[in-house]
Amino acid sequence: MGFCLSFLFFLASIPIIFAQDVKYGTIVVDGTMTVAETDDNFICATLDWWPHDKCDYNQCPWHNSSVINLDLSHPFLAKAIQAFRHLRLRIGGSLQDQVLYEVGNLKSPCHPFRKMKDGLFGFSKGCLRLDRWDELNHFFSRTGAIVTFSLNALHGRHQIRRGVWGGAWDSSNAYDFMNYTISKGHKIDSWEFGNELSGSGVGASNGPWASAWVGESGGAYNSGGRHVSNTFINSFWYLDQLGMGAKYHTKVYCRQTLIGGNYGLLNTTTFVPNPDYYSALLWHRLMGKGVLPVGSDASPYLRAYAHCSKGRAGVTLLLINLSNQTDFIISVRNNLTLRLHVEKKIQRESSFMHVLKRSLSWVGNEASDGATREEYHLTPKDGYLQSQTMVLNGIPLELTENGDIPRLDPVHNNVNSPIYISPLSITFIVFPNFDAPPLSRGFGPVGTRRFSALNLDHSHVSLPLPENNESSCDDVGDDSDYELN
Ligand SMILES: *[C@@H]1O[C@H](CO)[C@@H](O)[C@H](O)[C@H]1NC(C)=O
Ligand SMILES: *[C@@H]1O[C@H](CO)[C@@H](O)[C@H](O)[C@H]1NC(C)=O
Ligand SMILES: *[C@@H]1O[C@H](CO)[C@@H](O)[C@H](O)[C@H]1NC(C)=O
Ligand SMILES: *[C@@H]1O[C@H](CO)[C@@H](O)[C@H](O)[C@H]1NC(C)=O
Ligand SMILES: *[C@@H]1O[C@H](CO)[C@@H](O)[C@H](O)[C@H]1NC(C)=O
Ligand SMILES: *[C@@H]1O[C@H](CO)[C@@H](O)[C@H](O)[C@H]1NC(C)=O
Ligand SMILES: CC(=O)N[C@H]1CO[C@H](CO)[C@@H](O)[C@@H]1O
Repeated sequence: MGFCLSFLFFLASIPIIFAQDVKYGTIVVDGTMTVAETDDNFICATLDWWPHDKCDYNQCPWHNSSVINLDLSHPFLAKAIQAFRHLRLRIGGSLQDQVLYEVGNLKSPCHPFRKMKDGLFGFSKGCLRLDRWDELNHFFSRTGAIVTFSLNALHGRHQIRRGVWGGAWDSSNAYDFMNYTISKGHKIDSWEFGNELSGSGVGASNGPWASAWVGESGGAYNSGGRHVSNTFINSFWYLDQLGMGAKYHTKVYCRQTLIGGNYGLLNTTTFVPNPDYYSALLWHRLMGKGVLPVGSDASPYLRAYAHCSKGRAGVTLLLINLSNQTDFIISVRNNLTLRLHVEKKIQRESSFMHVLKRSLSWVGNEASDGATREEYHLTPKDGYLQSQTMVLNGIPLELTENGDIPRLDPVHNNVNSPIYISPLSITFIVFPNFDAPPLSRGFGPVGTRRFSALNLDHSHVSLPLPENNESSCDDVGDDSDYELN
């Protein structure tokens, strides 16, 4: 044991050898006001209509992931949705305007989509059978999904030329379909008319949809980029989009797709969660709806977003995209604001050293003197950015033997200790109580070791401590019984 400890201390001191070029920056979060508010369920994912023979660039990445043939009995699928307690699902996509529903006096037979050379998007009209629709609704109800359904808005209209449609919309099929749905007691949260093709002309009228909403965003057109959209590196983009979207008044952000294409949150064939799935889940569990202003002169490579915490008092920070060669060491101050103090440039170490140092920095440190914060550090497996496995606090996120979503446990650190963040990683930090009493100058044991190892001047780290003030995050809303894990 003694040997172990001194070995760890030895490792901790190694970065000194590489240290160079210290520079400081500050991130300030103002807890006294919100700049925007999202819907309670900001995270959303889509189910699409693309059939298995939708192909781009010589690959056909949809398999059986369409609304019509997705395997709803797959245990991973239900568990992945249930982990959110309530996940918003949007059913739609390019083909939605060509969908007919097997209700009322539908005059044509109910066939699924077929390839058709001169069809819109290369496919014929397709039909949703009512028994399938019932089955889908039982699935939604069983998994707690909150569903938005995009109705066909071109039925009865004809194409005059590319992208321009004439004639009146025949709404009878959509109408009968809604009536059927309601009469069966199926709970659809909202109906949407028309996708990007028919524009916003028909328009949604209420719910979060009346306001800004990113309907379909997968990160790459035409089914997503293989080796990118389904790997860790995509989470830099995805979480940054979520952060930006929330800040600029987006109420709900729908990720194309939950499953299907190369950009699914779940792998289309194995149903195993991709890294972005865990990014979405952590956001959903941690980030509340109040968006707080963040000021940063830390580094252009450090993107910072702050929200009120979800279902509890306090503030949660999302920090992403550190440069590929800077280690950030951050300390926290609170004016009712946090001051995150940065940084220390460290020459790139060998990947072996890197892994050791990462595991080391995540050794949890239960504070003996008061409040702790929660930290969720996300990195790719083996440091490989295109890994399909995300690592949380040093532990690869893999389904349990029963196919359950693994626990997403934070490490706890004393709120007074500095935060260590590795290059090219993503971190959620939950400050349990934004109105924490003025912070003392000392650091916790881990922090002390790090800071002395890196030889930082403490006088630059501790800032004057302004008065406490009211936090705009005190109201934790209806979600106060929200449980993690
Ligand atoms: C889709 O599912 C059917 C059975 O329902 C199966 O025969 C077929 O091979 C599957 N296709 C793909 C592309 O997975
Ligand atoms: C709505 O559906 C119910 C049950 O299927 C049916 O009895 C009723 O006539 C329908 N209403 C309209 C206006 O179509
Ligand atoms: C699904 O997972 C398998 C096995 O890891 C992988 O080969 C495949 O590329 C993945 N598919 C997608 C669309 O991510
Ligand atoms: C992340 O940093 C790289 C350079 O290291 C930059 O090209 C990229 O735009 C940054 N991405 C985000 C989301 O900030
Ligand atoms: C960091 O990124 C820059 C620009 O993307 C690249 O030129 C450089 O080689 C990278 N450095 C390391 C150590 O990976
Ligand atoms: C909080 O700060 C504002 C502006 O600085 C001030 O007007 C207000 O009185 C303060 N509230 C409390 C409770 O100190
Ligand atoms: C109460 C208080 O001092 N609030 C300040 C905290 O910091 C932000 C950003 O610098 C200021 O805008 C607030 O006025």
